[in-house]
Amino acid sequence: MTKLPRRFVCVVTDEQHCPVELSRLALEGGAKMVQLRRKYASGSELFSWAIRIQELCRQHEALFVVNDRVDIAMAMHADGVHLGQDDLPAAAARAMLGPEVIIGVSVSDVEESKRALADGADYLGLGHIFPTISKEKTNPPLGIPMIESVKESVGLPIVAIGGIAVDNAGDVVRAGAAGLAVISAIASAEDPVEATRELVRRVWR
Ligand code: TZP
Ligand code: MG
Repeated sequence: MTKLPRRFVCVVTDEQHCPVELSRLALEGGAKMVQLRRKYASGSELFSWAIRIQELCRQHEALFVVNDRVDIAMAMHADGVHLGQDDLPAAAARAMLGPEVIIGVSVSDVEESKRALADGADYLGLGHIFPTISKEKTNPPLGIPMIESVKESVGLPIVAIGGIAVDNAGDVVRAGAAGLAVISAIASAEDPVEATRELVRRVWR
């Protein structure tokens, strides 16, 4: 399998900014994974962004992951795909993509995490950890203790998501997360490069 960094910041593209530009800034700040996530974009739009983002990721030795769309990930030879509970099951994606491609699965508890492991996932996207403005949520935030519970029960790298920012990043990593997946703390920052740099510092501190 393509290797995940031991610790890393993953920028997830938002709905407002140009995903290529956002990726460029976050990579300059030290993000080691970009997840292309645009819920309302067409396949052709996603594909043309993906080509440019993948090139930027190569230049920065960062991983390029596509949200939801196994077809785009395959067409691009992307490093990975990120799947939610309502997307194609990880086991089916694995059968299509082969052993090398990274598969991340969104989970919100230990049971989903165990299932993701059994299905062949390579990392768990655990969230939302804190309140978030970037995604409609009806369930309450999981909080830090869920990171510890999943870490204890399932031996897959945890990429925490949801409301992660400089002031809570250290706690998230200390609780056991390998990665921090971030939208607004980078995309809505006045200086996205510096915001990413600061998150990267917290990941390693
Ligand atoms: N999945 C769970 S929370 C979330 C996604 C895509 C949004 C994270 O955005 P932010 O702005 O970093 O809270
Ligand atoms: Mg999805």
